[in-house]
Amino acid sequence: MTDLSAVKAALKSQRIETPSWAYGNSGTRFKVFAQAGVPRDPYEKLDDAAQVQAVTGVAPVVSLHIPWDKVADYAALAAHAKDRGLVLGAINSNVFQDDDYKLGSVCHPDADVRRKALAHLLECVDIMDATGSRDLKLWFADGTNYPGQDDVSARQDRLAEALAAVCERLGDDQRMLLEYKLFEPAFYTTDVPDWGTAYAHCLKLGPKAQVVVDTGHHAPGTNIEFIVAVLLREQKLGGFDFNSRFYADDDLMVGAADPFQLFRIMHEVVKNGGLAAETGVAFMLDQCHNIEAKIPAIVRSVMNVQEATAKALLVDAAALTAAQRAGDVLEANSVLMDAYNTDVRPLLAEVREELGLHPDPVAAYRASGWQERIVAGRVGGQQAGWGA
Ligand code: LRH
Ligand code: MN
Ligand code: MN
Repeated sequence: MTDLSAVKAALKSQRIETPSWAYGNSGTRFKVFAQAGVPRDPYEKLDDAAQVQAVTGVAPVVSLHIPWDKVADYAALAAHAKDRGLVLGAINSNVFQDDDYKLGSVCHPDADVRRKALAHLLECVDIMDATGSRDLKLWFADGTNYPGQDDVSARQDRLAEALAAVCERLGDDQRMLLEYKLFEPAFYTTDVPDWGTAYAHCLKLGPKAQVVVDTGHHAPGTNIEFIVAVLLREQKLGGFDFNSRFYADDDLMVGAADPFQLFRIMHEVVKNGGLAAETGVAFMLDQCHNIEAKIPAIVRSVMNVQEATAKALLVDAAALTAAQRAGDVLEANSVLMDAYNTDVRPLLAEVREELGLHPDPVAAYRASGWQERIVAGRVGGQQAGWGA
């Protein structure tokens, strides 16, 4: 039997981090369809994030991407967030959009380019000091397109050197989250292509270095929940970049393409204690909303994570363990499927009402009049930078 009040308490205390770039115009590399009313600067992105928080109650953290969110005064930006009941989350570095990075950033064969990339990563830590952010999220577009193009192991050495310098610079309460991605933009080798490579680097770097699992960054058919279980067991799961994919790195709304996979991931998180705030697992979204309305899409994504989490919390752990120990394959599977097949929407509506919120966050957003206000009041919305 599952303790419903414990399930509700866990759902109320979960924190889902939304990405600043999802609020701006962004999307595929073929065409970005501009939407009316999108934020013109990072301050307005936070104003929109505050609306997501207002209707969900579980999304008070916002990740920034530098330089997409470059401002003159990061402490002032953090104060703007605080005034709206928000905090600034992961600082995402960007060493992939400068002409100098054609052959890579921290893995580049030229030491001057490597120095420039490292300087940016260290600047991101300075920004973290000003914003009070805990996490530095590193994703590298580094890799090669052709066999023989560069020395694959020398590139690993260069990567290790840069990561060590970044780790050294981090404060006691700061972490480095290393994100992997199978391919793209590099097509032959990628310098951090998988969790094994990320894990090997993080293991050497020590406890401040953790792995990030972006759900869109694997080969089709990869068992992501297994990776999650292994990383949690090794205390190396720093968090998630949640999104959905059908083909490659599609960045669609999390839980849209495969809600069952999201449930299986959350089951491993819940079962292995990763929901507790002390474990530091960050539930971040990394998405773009190119054809759908952005703020309601982000609200829906938050709800999708909550639904998968609720189902995972409803798994009858005692019955599952009993069936597993008895070797009852069918029963074990049906215990899990019972939880997955539960309609958790009424439970989440109750949770929201207990938090003093409207039971239906998308309806609450639509009724708020915010969309009409921003469409009327903001002219010349900002390109997020991604897919430009
Ligand atoms: C790379 C990635 C990484 C970037 C973000 C915009 O594909 O997932 O996290 O910072 O997209
Ligand atoms: Mn990502
Ligand atoms: Mn990605």
